[in-house]
This record gives sequence, C-alpha cells and structure tokens, in this order.
Amino acid sequence: MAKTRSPSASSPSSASSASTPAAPPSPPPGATSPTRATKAGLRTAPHGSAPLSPPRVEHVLGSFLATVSGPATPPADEEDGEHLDPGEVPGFVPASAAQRKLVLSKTLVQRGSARMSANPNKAAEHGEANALQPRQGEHAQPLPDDEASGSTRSEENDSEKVGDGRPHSGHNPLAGTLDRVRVDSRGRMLTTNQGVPVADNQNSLKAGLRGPTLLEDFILREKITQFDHERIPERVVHARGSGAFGVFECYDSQEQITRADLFGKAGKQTPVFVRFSTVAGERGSADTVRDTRGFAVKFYTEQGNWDLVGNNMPVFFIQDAMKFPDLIHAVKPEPHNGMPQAASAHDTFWDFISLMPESIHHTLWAMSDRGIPRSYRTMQGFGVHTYKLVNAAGEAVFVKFHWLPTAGTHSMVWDEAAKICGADADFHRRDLWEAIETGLYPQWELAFQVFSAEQAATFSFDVLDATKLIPEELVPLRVVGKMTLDRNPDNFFAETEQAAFCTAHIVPGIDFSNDPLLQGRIHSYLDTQISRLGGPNFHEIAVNAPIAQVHNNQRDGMHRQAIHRGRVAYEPNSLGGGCPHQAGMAGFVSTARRMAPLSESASEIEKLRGKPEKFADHFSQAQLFWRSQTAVEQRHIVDAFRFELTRLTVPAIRERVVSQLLNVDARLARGVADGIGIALPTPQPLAIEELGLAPVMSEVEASAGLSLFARPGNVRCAGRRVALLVADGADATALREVQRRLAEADAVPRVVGMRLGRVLCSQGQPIEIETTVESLPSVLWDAVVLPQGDGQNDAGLSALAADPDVQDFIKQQYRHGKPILAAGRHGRDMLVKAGVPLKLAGDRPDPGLVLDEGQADSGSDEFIAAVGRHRQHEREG
Ligand code: HDE
Repeated sequence: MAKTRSPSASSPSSASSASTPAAPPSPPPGATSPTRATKAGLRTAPHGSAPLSPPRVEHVLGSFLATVSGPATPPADEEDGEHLDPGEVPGFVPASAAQRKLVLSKTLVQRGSARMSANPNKAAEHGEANALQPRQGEHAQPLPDDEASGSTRSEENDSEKVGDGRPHSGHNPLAGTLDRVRVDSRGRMLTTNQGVPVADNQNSLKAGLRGPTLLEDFILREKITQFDHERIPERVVHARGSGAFGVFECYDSQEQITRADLFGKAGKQTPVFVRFSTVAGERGSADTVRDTRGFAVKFYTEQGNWDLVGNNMPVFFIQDAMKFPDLIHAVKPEPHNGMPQAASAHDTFWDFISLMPESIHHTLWAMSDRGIPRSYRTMQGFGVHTYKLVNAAGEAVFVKFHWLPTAGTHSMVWDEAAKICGADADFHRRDLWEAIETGLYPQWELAFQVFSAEQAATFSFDVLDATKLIPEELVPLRVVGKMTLDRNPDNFFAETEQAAFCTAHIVPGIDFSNDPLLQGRIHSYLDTQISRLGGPNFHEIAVNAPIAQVHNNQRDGMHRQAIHRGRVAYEPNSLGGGCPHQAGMAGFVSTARRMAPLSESASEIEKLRGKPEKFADHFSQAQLFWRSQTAVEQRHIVDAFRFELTRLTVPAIRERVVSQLLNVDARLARGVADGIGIALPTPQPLAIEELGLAPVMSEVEASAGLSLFARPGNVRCAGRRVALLVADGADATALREVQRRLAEADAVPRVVGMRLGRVLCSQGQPIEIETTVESLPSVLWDAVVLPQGDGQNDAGLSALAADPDVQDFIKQQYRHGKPILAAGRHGRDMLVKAGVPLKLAGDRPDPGLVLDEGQADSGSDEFIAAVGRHRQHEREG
C-alpha cells in the first residue's frame, strides 16, 4: 500500500556552492519581470485549495501550475540555497504541503540555473591545445536537495513499487553486481508475468471439460506467447559458443605504459566474462568442427568495460573490413541448399580463399591442429590486431595481446574430432562447464608484446596488417597477469547468449591502431547488437552492464531499464548543474600524440582507398608458420587440406588452392596434390613481383612458439577423462588403486562397462558401472585402463575382450594416440583382440602403451605420466 510521507519529511535543503563560482543571478535585460510573471496566475490556487492570502506573496509564487511557470523572482540571494525551507521562502505564506514543495523546488532550480550565467566550457572546445588536453566540464556541485533534480514534485509519495523516492545522488543501480537481477523461486507459488498466482498450470480454460479452449484464457496465452518469442537472432558469426565468469589479476603495475586501471597495481583484480565460440556454425552446431575459435573477454574495469574480442589464432584471413562479409558469405552454408553446417570443406569457401592470397596464412593455422582444439581450456588466445597502450602522460606504445593457457595447448586429431561431433556435440561446452563445477578452474596468463612505432617501422611486415604476427623472437612476451574462470553462469540465455562483446568497448589507457580490419570492427559490433538484442539499450542487460557507473544523456529506445530523474537530457545545461559533465583528461582520450611514421613512404594524402605496399607480401609468414611446425604437425596440415579439398565439387578450385600452396612450400603443395590425385600446377603469381617489390624475408627462420607442442602446460593430468573398463571377474583391488592414483592426479577416472548396473569383481566385490561404452564412446575419453583379471572368473573379461564395441573402443584409443594401461594377461589379450600393435614401427617401445605385468598399480606412474603428455603421435609414423 502507498504510504504518504508527512510534508515534514522533506529535508531542509543545503545547497553547496558551485565549483565554478557563478555570478549572482541578475535578471538579464528583457527577462520576464516579476510583475508580469506573477500576473500570470498568482491568484490561481490549485484545485480544491483555499485561495492564497495575504497578497504580499504575489511577487514570489508565480503560478501554482507546476508546468507553466515558477516563481519569477528567486528568494533573497544572500541565502544562496543554504537551509532553505519552504516556510522560509521570503514572502511565501505556506498553503498546502504540495504547494510548499513546488515553490521550494522551483526556487532551487532557479538558483541552480542562475549560477551558470554562460556556458563556461565553450571556449575550451577550440584549438589544438584543448584538443590534446580536453578539460573536465565545469559544473556546479550537486544540490543535496532531491527536489531540485527530480522529475516530479510527487517523488516523495512512496510505495512498494516506486520506492521511497530517495535517489542515491549520482548513482545508477543498473551498473553493479548481478545479484540485483538474480531470481530464486525457492518456496514460491507459480505466477503469471504480472505476478498473479496461477491456480492450475495443467489445464487450459475450456467451455466444458470436453469443449473448446477459450480466448479468455490469458494465462495460457501469456505462457504460449512468451514461448513463441523465446528465441533471439543468433550471432551472424560466432553463433555457437559458451561462456563463464572469472577474475583477472594483475601481476605487476604496468602504469609506465598504460593508465588502464586493471593494469594499475600488483594484485589488482578485475571481474571478467569470457565467451569461446566457433565462427562458421549455427547456434546448435557441434563444438569440435574444424574452425577458428573465438576468445572474447569482457573486463568489468573500474573505468568501464573493456572487451578484448580475439581468436585462438594470431592472424586473420583478410586485411580490410571491406572483405569481411565476402569471407563470411563464402564460409557459411552455401545459400542455395543451406549446406554444409559448420564446415569450411565446401566449394565457396575455397573458391574465395584460392583467390585471396593474403588469407593463406590464417588458412594454414586453421588447417593445423589449432583448428580442432581439445578444449577451450587448452587454447591460446590472441587480440590479433595491433592496439596501443597509453600512459598517464599520453605516451603511446604498440601492443599485441596474448592469452597463454596454463593447461598448455592441446588439440584433437581429425578423426577423433569428427567422431565427437556425433558422440557429443557439446564437447567443449561440457568440458568448460565441468571443469568449473569440479573446481579445476581454467586459467590463462595474459602477455603483452610491446613495441614502439620506430621498431615497427623496421619489421619486414606491417603491424597494421592482421594477416601478420610478430614472432616472439622479435618482440618477446611480457606476462602481466592471470585470468581464472571460476564461475559458471546461472542462465545460459540471460548471460551467455545475451552477452554483447564489442571492440568499441575500450577504456582509458588502451587505444586502437589504424589496422583497417580493426577500424571496421569498431563499427560492426555495436551495430550488430542492435538487431540481435533488440535496440540500443543492450548495455543495460545485466551481463553487459558495467560495474563502473553509467551517466549520460542518452535516452529512450526499446527496453530502456534506467529511469532517469529530472528534466535534463542534454549538455550544456544549467538546470542539472552542468551534469553529467565531461571528464576531460580523467576520461578516454584518443591518442593524439604523433607516433613515428610506420614507413618512410607514409602517405601524405588524407583520403584514399588502398593498401600499403607491405600488405602485398602474402606468403613470407605462411612460410614461417609452415617451417615452425614439427613433422607431425606438418603431416596433419597436409591431411587437413586433403580432406577439405576432397569435399569440393569443382576441380579448378582444388587446383587453384594447390597453386597457392606452391608459394608457401613445395613439399606442402606436393603432399596435398598427391592427396587429391592431381599433378602440380604452376604457382600463382606473386603480388610483390607484379609490383616490382623485393621478396620479403622473415626475420627469423622458424619461431618455436608457433608449434602447438611449444606449450605443454603445467597441469598434466588435471581434468583428463580416463575410462576404467570393467566386467565380471575384474580385479577390484587393482582397479580401485589405479582409480585412486588418477583421482589424486586430478584426472577424472570413471568405471565403464557394457551395461549400467553392477559387476562382480574379485572376491565377489560388487562395483557400480558409471557409464557404458555405448553412451560415452572411445573418442570422449583421453585414456583407457584395461582390466586385470582376478584369476578366478575369466568368462566376464573374455566376453568383454570379444565384444566388437569394446574392440572398437580400444582401437580408437590407440589410433588417436591416447595412453592405454593394459594390466595383466587379460589386458594384453584385449589389446591383441582389438588388433593393437604392442610396439611402434621398428620394434620401438610405445611410451603411451603401458603393459603392466605386475600387481595392482605397478604401471600407474608410467601411465599417469603418459596421460600428462596427452597424446602419442609417434604411433602415426
Ligand atoms: Fe568478429 N564479429 N568481425 N572478429 N568476432 C562478431 O559480433 C566482425 C574478427 C570475433 O562471443 C559479430 O556480436 C567484422 C576478427 C569473436 O559474442 C560481428 C570483422 C576477430 C566474436 C563481427 C570481424 C573476430 C565475433 C557477430 C572484420 C578476432 C564473438 C556477433 C572487420 C580478432 C563474440 C557479434 C562473442 C563476433 C564482426 C573480424 C573475433 C558481426 C566486421 C579479426 C570472438 O559484429
């Protein structure tokens, strides 16, 4: 119920003086004279109230109509608003409480406005000095009287809905923690969206038990309508993804190079939300397809949100935003038949790529095992573009951002990835979710590559070209902090699906470079949210709202949440005391300081379409990447090209791709050509040759960090899923021991059998089967332990070894390079029945195949070490 506060609740005002001393208000020439204003309605009392008397109040009150005019003459200036009370307004004889308030607020507004006799900020809008050092907006100290800034004099009439009308001065509660919007229905009755309790959630309203449903059934209609509109448009790219919250912790202050507060001091913690994604597939597509992965981080900093929207590969397909729609149209399902889903192995993608030599570098990354990561937790992340860091003195350096997973970089093999698409389309989403739920919090270190414009000018490539990376040998990584993901979202839709990342979300201390791809992105992300999230107010959706305060004069639009008090939605203003005022140097300042030109031939022309000449070198870094891969990785790249190109239906496109690969490496091209059964074509012409430019030699012959194997990580077995195959007659003691050892190493051992239920192990001990080879097939496991017999009941284990599904299971573990612990005679028997060779070619021992001939867990150490190494690629050779 509404409770009306007593008029005495209106606090006496105490206006502090303006930060800019304002001239005492003297009525400007021609201003409405008190006499004219008071004539307008002095004697018009509000409806139902007694006529005012005595007449001496005439020159103060003006009209009592709140929207027509206020008191034309402010009360005595000497009071300056201090402790102003309606009862003390000179010449005012209080009538009703509402009248008192009206006069008070109008008086305060007049006083506030009169403090600003002119726009004190105007002159500072001009000239270079002001442009380089924008000034903080001059403004009045806020009056403590809520009446002066409110929208309505009735603000104090409170209720359970409108609240008590006491705004927290200068505070926007939409910015802040998610607790303000979190809903918990424990112990609650079901209601409609209007909060009306629903008596029956089982039946619609009908004309008789067997009669038709009535249009009157507003409960059914509300429920169905809501359901009908549950979906929002999916992201045009990166539609498939998954996210989590966490925290970024700064190791050491980086204030010498950036004034961004998240890098301000050692130990500084900043909340984050991260979304990983594939690029090409639709929202329901599988996780483990071959694709680039998105790696988007939203930092909720004290200076506002910073979104570092990156990928798991450091380079991109194209150099200019102009080509992005073309690239995406080429890779998405073909428009005539909507196929294939989440795959680049089709004509239009390779048609485009084969005609765009600059895309070959990224294509090599995508065809490498980076395109099929084992887990989001085992991917590197890259900001891709060159950005700038800017310190408090306005000095800028260039920077590239890198995320380094503490779990190391690990990938799948293609056959496994393709099979997982069928076995568990949510493989990566599940892995991330489970890791966090079980406390194995994924972590990445953030590293900077910092370099000056002078350095950049000496590189063989242009740092504004997103198809190029900077070898670590040229600019080393400087590790600056660590990100830990430790909180799953409460609601996938509300948080992950509605998360809006945007390269334009940037904070003081970080700035854009002129990379023409980045420049286009600055526009695209904001624009795309408008249609995806239904209007310009997506920043108010809880997950997107910053923890920093939001105050501006932007208003209205679909789904506006904030209820702005007052009349002021423009600047300059005097009615709001000049607030919200511009921050000047405390705010985001685009780097203006001239950096050294990136090349001597830097163009003086101001407006043109084109590319710098260094962009014309399309192959030197693709060659560097190829040279930096191990033999296994190179083999996988060749295989990936072979797979993709085999799926094409136009031979000319295949040939064109190979003719491009010839510009990267002859062995690569030959391998692919052999794989698809064509003769080597002639290489494609080189743009640099046609332009008469000198060939570009990369600064380094090979860059170790470009190999996936360069970062094995430090978490060893943590989170690795190990299948413990069992059947009747398995040795329970050995099983339990290996299970214990794996759990101690933070691996995830699970007992897997043919059917759910129990098996009877040694000495009649029952063991519960947790899952089956059918429901979680081989590809979903990182390693397998084959059972040891108890020496008494062989029948169960023999049946297990003879089962074709089990044989397939073991065969695939072997084929995908996964560690196998085969205990005792039965274990060995199962390997043989599955056709697994016990030695590598040349009779070499297989370090991933642990044949435990001893008791209980004697092979555990070796096996755990093999699980920690992840995969046995030697089996492929
Ligand atoms: Fe994006 N990209 N992109 N992109 N991108 C989007 O924004 C775009 C590019 C990346 O988890 C879209 O909200 C253009 C490079 C990620 O929500 C869209 C260009 C890199 C995500 C868009 C690029 C990325 C997106 C689609 C070329 C790596 C997912 C939905 C100028 C550095 C973010 C959305 C998430 C999403 C446009 C190129 C990464 C349409 C125009 C380069 C990780 O705005």
